[in-house]
Amino acid sequence: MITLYHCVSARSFRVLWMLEELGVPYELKMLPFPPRVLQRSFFEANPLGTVPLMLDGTTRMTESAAICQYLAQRFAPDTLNVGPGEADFGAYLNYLHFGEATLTFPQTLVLRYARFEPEARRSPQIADDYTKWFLARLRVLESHLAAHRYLCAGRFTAADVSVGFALLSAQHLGLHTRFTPGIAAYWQRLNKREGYVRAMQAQDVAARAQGVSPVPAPDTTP
Ligand SMILES: N[C@@H](CCC(=O)N[C@@H](CS)C(=O)NCC(=O)O)C(=O)O
Repeated sequence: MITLYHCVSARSFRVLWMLEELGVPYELKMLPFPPRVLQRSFFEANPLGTVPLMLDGTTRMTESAAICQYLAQRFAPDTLNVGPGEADFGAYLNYLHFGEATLTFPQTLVLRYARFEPEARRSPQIADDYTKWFLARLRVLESHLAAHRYLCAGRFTAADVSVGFALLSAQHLGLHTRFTPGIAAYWQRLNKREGYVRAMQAQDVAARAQGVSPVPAPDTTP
């Protein structure tokens, strides 16, 4: 069975959301955020100290977008995945990785320099610069999403999970109020999906059952 190490609403939520969309059985191991400080034994499982960590037999993965790609190809090759024989194969891979590398990276800097660093090391300038960076890069999706329900292939895919997580993270930062209309409507479509709602519930239930705070990681002060 697949094992997922997860902190509430951290990047590992991408993987949890995928698992719920797929209906694949999994074991969810909740960690307090950040595990590097609050659960140092996790370094034995993942020397990076980061989530996600996903174990599937002898397969061990720590990159959320790559895990989404792996799960889609393995368990839903014709639905959540986009195959090399489809016209949108390249667009799919590009959006899948755009969600992490281009949209989530700048938000990490905003979180760090607006919230996580001790007061003396915070930097409103860095937070402001990377907020603008994020919103400018997000805006490139507006015209496409105003005309299409999903990012590519005319259906919901793992690329939507990857970008959707970046929108969830933006919501935690209060940036959703600055989404353009097409993106705001897309975000509403995504967060009403049954798979998304089930993933939200699953992390809450598991956190409480395992004695971990159910407060989302982006709202936590380490
Ligand atoms: N590129 C990796 C980044 C993983 C990552 O940095 N995860 C964050 C949670 S959102 C983490 O575990 N942070 C804890 C720390 O840095 O100590 C991915 O997409 O999975």
